[in-house]
Amino acid sequence: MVTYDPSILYLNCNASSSFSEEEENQITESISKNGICIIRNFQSAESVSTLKKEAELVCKFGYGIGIGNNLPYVSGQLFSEFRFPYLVSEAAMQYLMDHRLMSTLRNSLGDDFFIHHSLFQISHPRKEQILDFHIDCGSQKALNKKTKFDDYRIRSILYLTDVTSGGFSYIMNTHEKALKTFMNLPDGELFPEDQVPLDDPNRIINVNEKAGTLVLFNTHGLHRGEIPKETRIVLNTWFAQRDFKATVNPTPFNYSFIKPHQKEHLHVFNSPSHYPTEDFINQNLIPQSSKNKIKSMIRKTIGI
Ligand SMILES: O=C(O)CCC(=O)C(=O)O
Ligand SMILES: [Fe+2]
Repeated sequence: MVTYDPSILYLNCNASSSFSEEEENQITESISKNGICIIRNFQSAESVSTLKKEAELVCKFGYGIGIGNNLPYVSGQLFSEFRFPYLVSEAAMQYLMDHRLMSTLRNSLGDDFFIHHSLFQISHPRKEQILDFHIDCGSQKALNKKTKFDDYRIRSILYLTDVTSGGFSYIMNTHEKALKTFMNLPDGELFPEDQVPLDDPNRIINVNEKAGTLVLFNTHGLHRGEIPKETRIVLNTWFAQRDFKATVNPTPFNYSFIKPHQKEHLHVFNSPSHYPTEDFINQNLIPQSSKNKIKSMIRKTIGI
């Protein structure tokens, strides 16, 4: 029999106080049992407002002024995204380095976890479902092609707008079975619709919650984003364990945003050695004209 426990799914917290031991245990237990935990009021209204403003700016204009000196945004009909949140936003860094988030992640991922991907994301209102229930096993497609990775990962979504439609949906406690099903499929095949357990409505949650809410989930659980009727803005960060098998590029960050007492958390920016920065730069992933600029930017940020 499949078990899940909705009673530990939501935590209402006070954005300015530490978690009690009981609260920390609840989050860890919910991630392990349900595959997900939703923490309401994780981020203060002031921080959310700064993050939202910054996200809107960089998703629209990128960051930096001048030709060849601009960190790009990616914009389409469905999304606008900016992939360097920790390089440009002190508020993002303060959210990330908060000991509540760090110790919560440590409880689920172990001591040596790292960020393999992060972005500010704006979802534009739309009319159709673009992606049905699925699990996330891929990594950067440009670096890893279609390869699937079964490594355990936690994704965090911090809501920066009140979400009343188009919230994140998750089917509780599907992370073990769905992973097996998906890994056995040929590369490129979508998760089979008839294997999505839709029979028990209490097992499916739709996270329509206020700005400041933090969603933490095991990426192997079945999930999808619903159709947003209004603009939805989030800060997304993916965390993996050090032995993560996929090839990852470095997550650039701004050292000056880190307070002395937060330096112990800097390991989250250390990409595993199997894709050194220099290799990344020397691949043909980046046009020759941008290579030197990017090299010096990365050197400045990570001090190599
Ligand atoms: O942002 C969301 O609500 C979910 C999107 C999703 O599943 C994905 O990006 O893999
Ligand atoms: Fe996904």
